[in-house]
Amino acid sequence: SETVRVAAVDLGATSGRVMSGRITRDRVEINELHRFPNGAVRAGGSLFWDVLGIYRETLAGIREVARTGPLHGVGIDSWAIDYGLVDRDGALLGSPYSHRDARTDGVAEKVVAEVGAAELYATTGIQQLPFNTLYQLVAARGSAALEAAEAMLLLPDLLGYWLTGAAGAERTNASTTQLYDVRTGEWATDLCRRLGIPWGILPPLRDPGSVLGPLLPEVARDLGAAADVPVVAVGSHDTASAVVGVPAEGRNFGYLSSGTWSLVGLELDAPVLSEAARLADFTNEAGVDGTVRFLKNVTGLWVLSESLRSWSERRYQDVELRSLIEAAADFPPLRSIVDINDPRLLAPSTAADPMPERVAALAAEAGEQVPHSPVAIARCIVDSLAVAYRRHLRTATELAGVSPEVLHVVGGGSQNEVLCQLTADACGLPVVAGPVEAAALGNVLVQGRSLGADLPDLAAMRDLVRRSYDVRRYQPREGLDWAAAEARIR
Ligand code: ADP
Ligand code: LRH
Repeated sequence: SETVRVAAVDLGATSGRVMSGRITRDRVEINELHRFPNGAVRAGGSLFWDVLGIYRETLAGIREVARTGPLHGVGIDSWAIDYGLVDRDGALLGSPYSHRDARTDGVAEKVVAEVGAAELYATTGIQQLPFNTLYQLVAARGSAALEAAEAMLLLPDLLGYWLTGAAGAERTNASTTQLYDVRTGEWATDLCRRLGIPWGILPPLRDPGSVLGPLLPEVARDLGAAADVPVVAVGSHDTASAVVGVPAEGRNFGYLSSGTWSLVGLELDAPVLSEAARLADFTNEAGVDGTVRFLKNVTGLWVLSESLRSWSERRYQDVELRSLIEAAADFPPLRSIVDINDPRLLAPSTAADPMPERVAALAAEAGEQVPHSPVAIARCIVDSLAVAYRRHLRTATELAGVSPEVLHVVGGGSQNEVLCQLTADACGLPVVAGPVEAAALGNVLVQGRSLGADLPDLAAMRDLVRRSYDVRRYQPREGLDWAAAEARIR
């Protein structure tokens, strides 16, 4: 059958990338044509995303895809939860806040006191991250921007709006907001009413795979693209697209989407809304094709990348990711274990409150050996991540009543060989690492299906990934007492 060639925009918290993606009868392949750094900007005491800069780079990337061959579609996925507000003229009301901004401090506790944790979970099935969109909107109550807002658009939907003029909310990403009713698949308007959130700003929901519309004529001209190129709503939550792109055989697998955040969990057919799941604080996010992503957020390689940023700002000339990882591999294991999900690790590193010192302080507080050197800190981070994956994957399997036989690791962190091996060891499962750009692949595959490729279900998509990409396998090793290591964190 004919080749489909699309632009896949995958926006991560630390970098954005634009790929050309090609689907033929027996292969899917992506080619990275544009990559740019991303990060929140502190201005006027708050933490924002430079969304216009992100849009400019997105356009530059799509233009490059259009310049180098046919362009049949465009799809955008990004990190979840964050949004822009637009007014009745369609104008953006200020820069979108980063979920790491401090304005939501203490808000979740107030909402829980008002609504009750059990009811919140029964409706939304979402874990209590302090910065969920729900809490961001509660923090914004009474603000001029919220009062003037006509629509709340999650970031991929905002960029899609600029490309096509069509406003909406793609379902996989909408489900992460804690404003979405996981039982009915509609916005949780009653919850919004009770909390004084203007629910009229929640735009119509759209399914992954649906078409937003063609590029606006002036956008198409600017991109050097044909006027009728459709923008496709993919799994616009990057994690949803990453799970599509996992090269799994069958359904009996766990996944770890390892980037700035680590998302560890299972793909299920229905949400798990039990009291035990709520107490374990597991999330039920909507996946592509009606699946449920039952998972846990782990603070992830953010802790390492912010430590690196801190060291480089303080001019430790010798600290570079690759060599640090290699040195950490030879460093004595399991010396210091910290609770990597401690909320004190969420905010960006600053000169006054540097990330490495926060890690050391957590170790001291827990009575662990205190890591000082960059290599000791890095080892503490990878050991602590592996312990967290072990705990949460086991909890997920207990809560869902399944037992995966393999753990698929995708995302930038799948290139971290030490961490992949420790993950296999800690979880006692074979790890299959790669592809690195699973989110972009998932994006391409869902677009491809909408544009006519013969990909009836997720199994067919994953089959294509498996046939097109090499993976690396890690067998679990014996020798370290991971159960004892896990018992050292609360
Ligand atoms: P995001 O999409 O959230 O921006 P990525 O999936 O790009 O994140 O993953 C970024 C992380 O991947 C980095 O913080 C780093 O720890 C890890 N990483 C990237 N490249 C490599 C590499 N070559 N070796 C080991 N780890 C890597
Ligand atoms: C990963 C991710 C994750 C969300 C977080 C805000 O990039 O989308 O799934 O919880 O960003």
